[in-house]
Amino acid sequence: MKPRLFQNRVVPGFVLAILACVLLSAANEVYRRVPQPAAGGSANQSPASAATMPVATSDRMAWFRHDKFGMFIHWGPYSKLAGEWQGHRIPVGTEAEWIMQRFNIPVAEYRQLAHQFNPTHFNPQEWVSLAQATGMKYIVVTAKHHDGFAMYRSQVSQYNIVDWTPFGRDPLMELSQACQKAGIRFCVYYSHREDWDHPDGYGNNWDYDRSKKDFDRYLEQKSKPQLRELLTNYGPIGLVWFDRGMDTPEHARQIVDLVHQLQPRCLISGRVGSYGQELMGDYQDMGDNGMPTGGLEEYWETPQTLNTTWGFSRFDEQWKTPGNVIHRLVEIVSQGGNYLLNVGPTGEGVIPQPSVERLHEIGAWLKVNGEAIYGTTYGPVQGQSFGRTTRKGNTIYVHVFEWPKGALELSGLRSRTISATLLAGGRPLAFKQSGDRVWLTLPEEAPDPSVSVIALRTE
Ligand code: H79
Repeated sequence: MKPRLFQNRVVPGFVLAILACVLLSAANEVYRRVPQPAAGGSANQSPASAATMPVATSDRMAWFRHDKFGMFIHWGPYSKLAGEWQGHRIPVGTEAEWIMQRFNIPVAEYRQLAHQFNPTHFNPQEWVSLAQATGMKYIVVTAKHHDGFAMYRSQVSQYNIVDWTPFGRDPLMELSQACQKAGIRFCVYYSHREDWDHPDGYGNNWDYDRSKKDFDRYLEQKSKPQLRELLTNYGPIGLVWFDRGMDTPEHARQIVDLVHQLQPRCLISGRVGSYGQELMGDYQDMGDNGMPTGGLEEYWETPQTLNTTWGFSRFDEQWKTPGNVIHRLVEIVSQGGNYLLNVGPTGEGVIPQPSVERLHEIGAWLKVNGEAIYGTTYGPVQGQSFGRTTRKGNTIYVHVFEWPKGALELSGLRSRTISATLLAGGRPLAFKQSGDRVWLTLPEEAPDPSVSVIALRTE
């Protein structure tokens, strides 16, 4: 049996506040699991015991747990529209990849627009190198978003980038090969329930009569056969990122079984479908842009945007700062989660320059501080105001957000400290310990303007 989700939770108040906003703003999302109230979580938790995880699962999850940081890529015909159709604009702060639904663009017309999708500047090596320079270890690219357009060569439907556009190339094939070369795990996003192009898929009730829909037909004619193609023709797939859940547990189970049958080691995102406490995927997804809600001992991931849209919009300039993204990364990893950070390439196939600049800065931080992120588990000391902690073996990493004057006091340590070192510059720090408290003597200035990390070797 799968472990129940989020039994041991530590939910600081501000996280609950953020969560409440997220829930209010997207109450219609079918995949959302309503969290249980915090049930007396303690501030210090023991590390997850491997014995509590089924062996097969923890083995398949090993890379996911280690890698922490992935690149999400939202790319499709909507990228060419860039947030505008016939003078109607997607408001900044909402999803540009939803443009077809937002303005009820007729299928026939959206199909014409898709005919013109021709991303001639697409360079798979460049994208993969960018992911690598950022310190991202896996890439999840939209194989089919809700608009129904396949971004790869599909025999199932002509409505795919190879057969439908002048571009004629298969970007997923090229990306999968570039990933393999670079040692980045290749993963796909597939919208398995929603399809605004297929008469029987979910979501399009402006062109198609909802009462005439035969959802089984969509599953059998498109969703499952396309998944079969993706899991057969593109080498090993790290995970399939499903979205928006499924109508019944039986249908979700069929999708899970299909993936396992074709690639037993392939992971499945939580949004394949979740029913009550039972999660059918391998890990839990927070809501879009959702921060953690506890669950230190569970596998979880949060997908997030770098501005406020997933698909490219030429109007959205609300970029997060690199410092903010680094804070988020630490926040997430210190609670045992993964961070899937999105880029939205343009209709020409170019990752926007503001994204590239930010990703490089994040990568520079990880070059110095990566050992405090990759392969770590959630921090042994939760709920500290100065920052966060992570752990690897006997090393505790203290990620300092607010650099205090002179000294830092850390409480809740369970073992004796042997040494303390700043990761930036490798300088040793003087310290004192008494019981579970440690006082670290700090230099005047934080070595890193965003997050400075101190490695504590303990017994
Ligand atoms: O792929 C990205 C989103 O398109 C997808 N998940 C991430 C990873 C997603 N699927 N569903 N949702 C997000 C919920 C979407 C809700 C909204 Fe809207 C879309 C809010 C604004 C646009 C629907 C249309 C509700 C209001 C208008």
